[in-house]
Amino acid sequence: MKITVLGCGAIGQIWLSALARQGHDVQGWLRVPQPYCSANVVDPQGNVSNKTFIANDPLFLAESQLLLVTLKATQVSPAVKNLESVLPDDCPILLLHNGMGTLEELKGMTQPLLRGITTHAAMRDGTVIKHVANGITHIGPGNRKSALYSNIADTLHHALPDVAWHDNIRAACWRKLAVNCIINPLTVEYDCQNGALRAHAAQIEILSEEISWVMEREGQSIPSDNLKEIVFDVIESTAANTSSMLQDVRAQRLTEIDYITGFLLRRARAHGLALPENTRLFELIKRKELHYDRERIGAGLPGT
Ligand code: KPL
Repeated sequence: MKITVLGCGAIGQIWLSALARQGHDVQGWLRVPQPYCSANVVDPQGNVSNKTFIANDPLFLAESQLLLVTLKATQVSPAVKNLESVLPDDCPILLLHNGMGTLEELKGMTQPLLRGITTHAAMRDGTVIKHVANGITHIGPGNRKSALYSNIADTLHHALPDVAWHDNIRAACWRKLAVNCIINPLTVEYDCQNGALRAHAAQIEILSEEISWVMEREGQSIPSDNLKEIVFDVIESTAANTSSMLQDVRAQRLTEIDYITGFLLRRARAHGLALPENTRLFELIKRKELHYDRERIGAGLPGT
């Protein structure tokens, strides 16, 4: 299959090398155009794979049978809209990112949209991508045109298992959103790895309760105790992780807060609900982002 991977960060590089290993014809697509991109990945067993791929080839893009988008939520819409006119009309676009709200931004797209979330854990270490832990990628239809593309789950599963198809992917997205609304900003507040959140059970309980109110109104009902259990399971299974949001804050990059807690608060507002603790965390992260520049100047770091 001919596949373009848009976004060549940690998750993008893992997919590029896994798909190429499976015999697919792949190219990378970088927001700052380059003729080549490399995937330098150490898998969870310690095996190293270092490959170079062609990148930003419009002819390849025009023949692609899948566009796999591994950008952060904040970058997805402008980057995807930019490729719309070159991509074949029937080329499915799979959005793989934390948070929600991009499907709404891409509502008018010609191509079929698929939505996915993944629990594969990967991080950049210098020029190397460490695929820290295998996980599951859940995918499903993101618009009406994409319901017939469940075969893509099979193709992707053979390259980087596990991949599961869900007719109702929104339910899986909401559960992942709930986990990210709790773990990501709290790790920033306490500047800690995920495991250290075990000490903040009371705060997690309040956040779970607020989120469960919104999920109920959204038709995704889940008792707040179950939500809390899911969050504690993730805290245990990712105890040694530095959350993506804390990595962003430490590197003074824009976080995905607008698509995580921001999306939750927008839905809460639509239902007339107030979520004080989630609002406080949202504002805390926004304040951190606002102060990046000053900290950069203070630390003598170059601007973005
Ligand atoms: O998805 C994550 C993230 O860091 O963004 C969690 C589940 C919190 C794991 O670190």
